[in-house]
Amino acid sequence: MILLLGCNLLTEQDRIDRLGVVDEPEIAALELSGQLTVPQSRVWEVPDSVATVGLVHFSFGGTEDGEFVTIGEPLALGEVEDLALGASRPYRLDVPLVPPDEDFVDWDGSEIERGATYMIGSWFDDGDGLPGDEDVFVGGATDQYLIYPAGEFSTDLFPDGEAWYFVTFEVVDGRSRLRDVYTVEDDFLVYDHDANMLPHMGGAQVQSFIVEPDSPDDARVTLFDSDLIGSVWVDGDDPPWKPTHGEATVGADGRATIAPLGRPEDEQLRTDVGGEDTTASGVRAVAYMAVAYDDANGNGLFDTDRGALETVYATSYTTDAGARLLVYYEAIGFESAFLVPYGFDFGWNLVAPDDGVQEWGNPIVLDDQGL
Ligand SMILES: [Ca+2]
Ligand SMILES: [Ca+2]
Repeated sequence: MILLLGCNLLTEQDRIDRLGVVDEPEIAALELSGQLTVPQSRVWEVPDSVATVGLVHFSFGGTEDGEFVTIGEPLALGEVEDLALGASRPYRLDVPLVPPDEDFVDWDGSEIERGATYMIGSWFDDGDGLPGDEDVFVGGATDQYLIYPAGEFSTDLFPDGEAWYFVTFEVVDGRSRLRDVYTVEDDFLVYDHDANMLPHMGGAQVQSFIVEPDSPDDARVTLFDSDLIGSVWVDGDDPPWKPTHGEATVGADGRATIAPLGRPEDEQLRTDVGGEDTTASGVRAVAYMAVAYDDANGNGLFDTDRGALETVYATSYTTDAGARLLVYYEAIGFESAFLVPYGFDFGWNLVAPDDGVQEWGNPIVLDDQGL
């Protein structure tokens, strides 16, 4: 800064006289600008109307256990203000002309030896300026990202040499493949993204259940943490968290409706779900089965005192009607944004354990098969 101030004391003619040249104005950074759009289908329970926007460093790696993504520190940070459901809001960031050395990762691919890669992402920050598991994640664009190639690389793919490029991807038959590579134009870059990491409610906002066979009078329906069935309570201890979500009474027509489903309580969302650790995927979750039960003590709740359940008549976790789980996913890291192009979504999902994510729409059938 002192050096720059010193230069400013010279007139332009002084500079020409002394140096014999007229410098082009120096470009210190690329200007990256874009829009963050909050789709109407997203739930809007957020802590603020101002989100942090960052160009987030990431790298791909692989082990015997499969591919994984490592999220680094943002290369550039900014803000997007006045967020609202259904609205698009602008942001802009200054991106260094060349990434720092520590962001380059050795790749073993044939088309590129080394590279630095970044995605645009937004989140409500807890004050440390970094995306982390205490933040509320808003959106991340992982079907396109910025790359700066280095070392040996294909000039067919990257014709301008070491420079910023945009790469876009598409998923075909469950596999991601490169679609296009664009040279970043001069000193300006547009990179939009959606609030695709906020919860999506879909058909789960109002969820109906059909209980088969005929249920007794005043039977109730609730969602029950499927990880707890037949395991945690062997020793008779109650779990440290409330294992149910939502309650409804079954009517004479055998139907019950829970509305709205709402967000599960914090302690229900965990990183050990279905026997898997979801930390590396950047997500926490809870998987519920729906149960119809006899509310024997008439308190309107599925009582689980000291491991003894009230009698269950029917569940959604059966084989005859097609097993169904209601799974709620929440982001704890941008790793999870890389699942979105494959059809993954945050918030409520209807999952068939054997067939993956299902369309919402029809009531979920509970039957007594397998009980
Ligand atoms: Ca943070
Ligand atoms: Ca009860």
